[in-house]
Amino acid sequence: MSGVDILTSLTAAMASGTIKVVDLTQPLEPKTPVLQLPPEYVQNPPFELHNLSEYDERGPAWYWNWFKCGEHTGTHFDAPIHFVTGKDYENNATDTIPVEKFIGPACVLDAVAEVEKDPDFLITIEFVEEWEKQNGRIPAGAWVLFRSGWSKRLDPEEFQNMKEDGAHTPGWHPDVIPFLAEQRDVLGAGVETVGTDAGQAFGFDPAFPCHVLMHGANKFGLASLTNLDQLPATGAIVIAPPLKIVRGSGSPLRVLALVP
Ligand code: 23J
Ligand code: MN
Repeated sequence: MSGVDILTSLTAAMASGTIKVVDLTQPLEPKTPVLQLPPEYVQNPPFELHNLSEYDERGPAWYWNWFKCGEHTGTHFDAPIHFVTGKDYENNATDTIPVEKFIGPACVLDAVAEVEKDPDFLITIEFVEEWEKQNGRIPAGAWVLFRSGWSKRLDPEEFQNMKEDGAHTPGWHPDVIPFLAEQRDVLGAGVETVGTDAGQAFGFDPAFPCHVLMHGANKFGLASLTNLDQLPATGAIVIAPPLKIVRGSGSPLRVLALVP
């Protein structure tokens, strides 16, 4: 099929509902949860929205705002430059990553049942290999998405799940990141939690393995995703282009999935 035929079929399928567009993005507002790091580090401030004018004397026919937030706020993209392990790659920031890398097939790993039993559940190589027995090998250039059910926790306290010893939220076992990055050559990893690493990952070896090892392999992250329960295990396409912030380490973004 020619490129024209493929895109004509695609637009027709989207118009008829044969292919649906699913929004994987959380609302961005002052109450949007942000990552809490250990107290010795600088913290990410909450999102702020400031009114410029609203059909008033400041601008009689227009409404607009300005906003302030960290690059890693709400549903957001992690670029390789975000971590020291990824800092020396070429084209490792939001403005320079080749745009082809923002679109890829989704492999959705469902561990809702495991996470219900254990909020600290980690996806292991064995878990991925079992998934591949059911669904086929993860193709190169795929987004690997961890469906944990965590986005159903609408109460911010439950979403953060902060205890005296830090947050208790699911994530990736340190061993599975090199497996996904090198053996499977994925685009990156996406999660429903506030950051791509588990809540207890500050104490792993290495600390923050998804950040350290994914970005160390020039791969990406997507955090605070939702609606992963509307995706099939395979067959959807994820579109996740960050803002073109010059030398940005990441950005809030709209993440969409095309779902058959
Ligand atoms: C800064 C430092 C450590 C981490 C993070 C940010 C994130 O999770 C993030 O949003 O990238 S682990
Ligand atoms: Mn981030």
